Amino acid sequence: MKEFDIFEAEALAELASAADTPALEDWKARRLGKKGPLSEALKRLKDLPEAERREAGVRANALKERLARAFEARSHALAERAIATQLEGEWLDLSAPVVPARAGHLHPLTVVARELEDIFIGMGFSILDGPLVEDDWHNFEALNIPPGHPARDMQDTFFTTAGAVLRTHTSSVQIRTLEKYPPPLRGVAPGRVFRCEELDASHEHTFYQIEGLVVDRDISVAHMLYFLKTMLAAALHRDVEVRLRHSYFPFVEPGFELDLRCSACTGKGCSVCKQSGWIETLGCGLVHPKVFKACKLDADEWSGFAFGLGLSRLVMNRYGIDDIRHFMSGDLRFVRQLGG
Ligand code: FA5
Repeated sequence: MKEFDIFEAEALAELASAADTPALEDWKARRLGKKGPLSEALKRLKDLPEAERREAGVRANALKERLARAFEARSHALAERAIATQLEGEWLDLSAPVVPARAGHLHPLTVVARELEDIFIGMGFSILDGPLVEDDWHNFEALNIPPGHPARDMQDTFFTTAGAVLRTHTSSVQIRTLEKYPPPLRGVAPGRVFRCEELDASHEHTFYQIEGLVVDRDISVAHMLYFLKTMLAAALHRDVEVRLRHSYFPFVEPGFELDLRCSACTGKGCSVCKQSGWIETLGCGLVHPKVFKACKLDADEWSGFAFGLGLSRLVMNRYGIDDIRHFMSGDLRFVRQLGG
């Protein structure tokens, strides 16, 4: 009987210090399990004399029941505590200040390029493409700029060691298009171009152009002007002030340069427009007969216009950006300012 008392005291003390489910299960197996001392004691009751057996049996069963109840109570208490701890951890402070998530957005060059593509698609144009690393034929020769021609110096060129050219303008796509698709055709080719230039607020070594090409019968400068004005007004979301100057490009005749009123200074003169109030925005003209011939097309049958727009400069004009070098600077403050 005394052993029962000691066993109970020890078992209860041990139960009180069991702090988790594995400890509880272990306690149950040792104290109440079939091979535990209590079960063994119950098995041995039959060996006791009749008078003692009854009392010992009653006490042992009562003890077993008390320990089972204590086990249930302890299990319950531990489960409650686990839930309380979990709830404590999951507590949400609805009054805490919110740190807003910063959503990404398209780069302004992508935004304007896509808008321009949509404008042209709406006017029946296809979107054209060509390689950034070009051969001499597509970047120069087929565009009526043969080797040794002084016009090669108009664009300072990066050459690869293998003699290939980093395209200096998207006009190379004109040749690839005329070689591949039979006219009549209308297409625009947005893309990156490279020039080994002195850098300043409006000159980068890597910038973006959009080339346009329309070939059909009886195309005139009037058609060209209509398309260019429609495009610029739609791209800049405002009425545009432009000026057209005669200019020389070997692959068009006649050739022009179109300037936009500078939006950084509204024409007063600043570093972007080199104090002139105008931004040189695109070159254009009627496709030169020699270009048609280089692409094995009949120059008497076909006529067309082409233009090469400085997309980076157009984006500057639209957003009032004062230095083209911001585009390649990798400065996130610049990109974020123009987002949304
Ligand atoms: C050309 O690249 C001709 N291929 C354009 C052309 C196409 C003329 C079809 C006729 C017919 P130009 O070198 O002027 O031309 O460049 C065209 C435009 O690119 C310029 O008006 C200007 O807006 C932009 N541009 C030229 N150089 C730079 C530069 N370093 N940085 C940023 N933009 C430039």
